[in-house]
Amino acid sequence: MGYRVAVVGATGAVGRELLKTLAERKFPVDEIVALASPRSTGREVSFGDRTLKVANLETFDFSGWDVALFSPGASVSAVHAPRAAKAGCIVIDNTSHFRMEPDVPLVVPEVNPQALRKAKRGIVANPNCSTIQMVVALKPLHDLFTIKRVVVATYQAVAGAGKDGMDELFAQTKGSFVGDPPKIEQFQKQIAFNCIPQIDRFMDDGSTKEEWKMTVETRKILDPDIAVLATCVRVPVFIGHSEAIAVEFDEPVDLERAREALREAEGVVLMDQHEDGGYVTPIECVGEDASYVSRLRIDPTVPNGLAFWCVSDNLRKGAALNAVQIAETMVALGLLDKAA
Ligand code: 11C
Repeated sequence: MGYRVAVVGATGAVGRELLKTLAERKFPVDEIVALASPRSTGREVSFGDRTLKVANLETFDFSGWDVALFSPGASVSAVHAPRAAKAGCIVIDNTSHFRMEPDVPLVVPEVNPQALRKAKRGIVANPNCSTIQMVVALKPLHDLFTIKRVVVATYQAVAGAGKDGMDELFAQTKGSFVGDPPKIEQFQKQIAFNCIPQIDRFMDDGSTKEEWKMTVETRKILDPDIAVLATCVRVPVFIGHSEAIAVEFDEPVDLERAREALREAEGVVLMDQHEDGGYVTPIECVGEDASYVSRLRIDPTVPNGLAFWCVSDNLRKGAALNAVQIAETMVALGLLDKAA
């Protein structure tokens, strides 16, 4: 049996990746519709070897549709996700709008699939990309030694800011070779040949909203008792977020057991050779599904510490793939069937 599936925000970077991922993974689709704002109505997007004409989200009736994968921007989801859910269509929302609402599950299927049973409002939230890749890697370690505290520094690709962010890095880089002054629109400072320690707006305590998201989302998904300190930095990489993660545990750490658990964990690939180039870099993870862990070592500066490097394709596991995996898990649990 197949499902009637809507993809909302279908013309954006994540929307296109959603369509590609649904087709690649052969999600059981009976009918599919691509939706976007009125200004994109009529544009064409690909779904496998088919071409879909984009329909207008604002006038679309979700009655009779089984599941909608949303990635249109938080303010659009705020209006249209509840409207879709009210019409009986399960919403998997990639924006930040509903993530911290107590009655909306925030799900990474390798970590907390059981939370999907609590989607009473008909909305499931997909976490922030930088959180997803980190919790996939933390989960097997938390199961072994119980995490107390995480300190993470991120190196985030411009794709996190959408197509406009990627275009700005490209234009500034190209411009530097032909003498054009950098045009700064999407980021706070020049991104080409630079690093910017600000992603999203500042909070009252001096952290940024991206850093706050990594803290509160990790606690909601993995364990509310874990303390998280994040420093999020935008770097001139097109796709693929990197993270340097230091973890402090309640119990003594055994490096070999940690390695074994990461090797066996779903969604994690351990690629860790202690030699030149024996680690994964963001350019190598583009188009790949896993959260890659490298540079695993004991942190001798705290009692039970471990440090590692983690990279993942932020458009894929960080967004579209995780959303499609949520839909697949809901199918497996019978939660997309009307009688469920
Ligand atoms: C970035 N992580 O790299 C952000 C993009 O809450 O879904 C995703 C924002 C979000 O800019």
